[in-house]
Parts: sequence; structure tokens; C-alpha cells
Amino acid sequence: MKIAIKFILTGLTLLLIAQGCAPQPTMAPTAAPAMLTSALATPSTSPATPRPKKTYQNLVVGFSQIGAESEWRTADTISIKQEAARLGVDLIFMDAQQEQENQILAIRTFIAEKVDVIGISAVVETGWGDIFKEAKAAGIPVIFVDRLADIPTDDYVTYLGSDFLEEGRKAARVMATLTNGNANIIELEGTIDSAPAVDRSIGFREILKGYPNMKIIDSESGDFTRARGLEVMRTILQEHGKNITAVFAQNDDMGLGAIQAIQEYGLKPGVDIKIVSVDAEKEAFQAMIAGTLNATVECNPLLGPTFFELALKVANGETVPKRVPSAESIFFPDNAATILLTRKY
Ligand code: GYE
Repeated sequence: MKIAIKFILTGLTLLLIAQGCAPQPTMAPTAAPAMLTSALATPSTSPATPRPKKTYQNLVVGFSQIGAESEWRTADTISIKQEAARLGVDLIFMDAQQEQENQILAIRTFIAEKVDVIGISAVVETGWGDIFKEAKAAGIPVIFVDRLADIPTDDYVTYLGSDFLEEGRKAARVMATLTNGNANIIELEGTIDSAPAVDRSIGFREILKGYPNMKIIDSESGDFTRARGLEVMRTILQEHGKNITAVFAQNDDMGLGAIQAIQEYGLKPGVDIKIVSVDAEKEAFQAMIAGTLNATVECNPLLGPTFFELALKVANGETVPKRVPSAESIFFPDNAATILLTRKY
């Protein structure tokens, strides 16, 4: 049986290699441990059969990552791999290349491998079928990291990540200040049906209700990538041109693509068109220093330390909070140069 399982895993690895997404080599440790903060405690799923108490050294974790679509994602992957290496956790890491089917396949593999805990960042919210019930039936606790799926709360143990609704609200409040409540806004949306795209859109619109002269004149998906942000913004500029006064990019990478498109078009990003994005990665700070980006709303990708802390607890049947939020702020050009010196991603 074990041989058969190994064969399945090897087969999947080969498939992923063929797709150019074989697991990356583990990197050197640097991440610092994080503390759990939420007070909403609920019991974690207990394994079906009693197991001896786990330590990091004998913990086996399967992690299904979305892909490498943004600098944010790269930082998140490094954080997870580095922390696994630091703690001595046996990590089976799979990159889904932004395809839901690959994530479903990865979870099936983790179940067959009888991992202790499954971690997943769900590329989209819907269309998961019964895969998480399968994991539960096998007695394997599931932890969502960064992006939650739209599934019954009983089908997972905990969700660690940002408050995307609040990020959307923060972006809109900043935009209102930057434009004195008067703006023709282009929204560059993230991956369609992904939790951050859905919630950032909702949060942004919620605040806009209080500003009748702030209008979203176009909203297109740039799939959270710089290349798509550039391409989509070029097309939008052809259609709306100088009528555009603001851009809400749902991540920095799309915002950086939009900045390039605006420059190509002959307008000044950050001046003629105000731009607010989300993530707060290093290149966003460089853009703020250059005056092309007006603000970035932080979304923390350094989730590895808290994820493994949670994983060990749930593997041992301990109680963990159902929701573990990340602490985040907003950054502006005035102190971007100073903050950039200590920025980790
Ligand atoms: O904002 C974006 C990434 O899920 C919070 O995904 C994450 C988002 C992040 O591609 O850059």
C-alpha cells in the first residue's frame, strides 16, 4: 500500500515537473515565530484514531499553494518553506499553478499519504465539491492559510489570514482623501471568485456609498499579475483615456503594471491618476518613493510561523481559534524610504 501511495505521489510530482512547477528546494531559515491572537476559540478536529503526541520533528504537513502569481505569493511560499526547515517539519509542498484541479489533486495525494495536517490557500472560493469532507472523513485536519474556500465551517479547523473586506474599505477611505471625494475610478480586480478579489471589491464599494462623486467607471480582472495589470490597463486607457482620475489595484503587482501602462499613455501615475493598491511589497515602496503610487494597504504574507504553530496544535487535538487574523496597516510615500529599509517582502 505504502509503495502504491509513493507511486501516486511520484506520479503527481512528475506531472507538476512537466508543468514546470516542481517543488522548490527548501530555503535557509530566517522567519521569526508569531503568536496566535484571536479569542474565538473552537475545538479542533480530533484524528479518527489516537496517535502518539506529535512534535515538529515528526509532523508531516501537506501544503497546497496557489502558484507564484505575485511577489506576495513568493514571499508567502518562502515563509512557509523556511519555517518548515527551521522547525524540522516534513513538508510536502505542492504548487497548483493557479488551477483548482491541481489543488484538488494535491489534497487527494495528501490524504493518500496520511499527512498529519493539510494546509491550503484556496485559489477560488467555489467549486470544491466534497474534497474537504474527504479529508475530514480521513481524520486529517484542514487549515486554510491566506484564502478561505466557501465551504461549511465544520469542514475545516481554522483559517489564518487577512481581513480582505477591511483592506477594501481602507483602500476606499484613502482614495477618498486623495481625491477629495471626486473620482472616476478604474478597479483592477484580482482573480475572479478568489476570496481577496470578492471581499476587497465589496469593502471598497461599501465605503464608496458615502461618496456620491466617486464612481467606478470600469472594473476588470488582472488576475493578480503584473503582466495582466499592464495589459488590461492599456486597453482601459484606450477606452477611457483622460477621463480616468484614480485606480484601485487589488494588489501591488497589478498596480505596478497599471503604472507602466499610464506612463506609456503619456500621463503621470500618482499625479494625473491617483493609485492605491494592496499588499505593501518592496516594489510598492519603491514606486511610492518615485511618486508613481499614492498608497499601499498592507496584506501580510509571512504566515509560515503561525501556520506551523497551529498545525502542531491541531495535530495533537488541541483547541485553536477558528479564525486567526493578521495585523496590518497602510503605507504612504512620506515615510516609504525609511520603512523600505526594514521591509521583509
Ligand atoms: O493580495 C495577491 C496574491 O491572497 C492575499 O493573492 C492574497 C493575494 C495577494 O496574488 O498579491
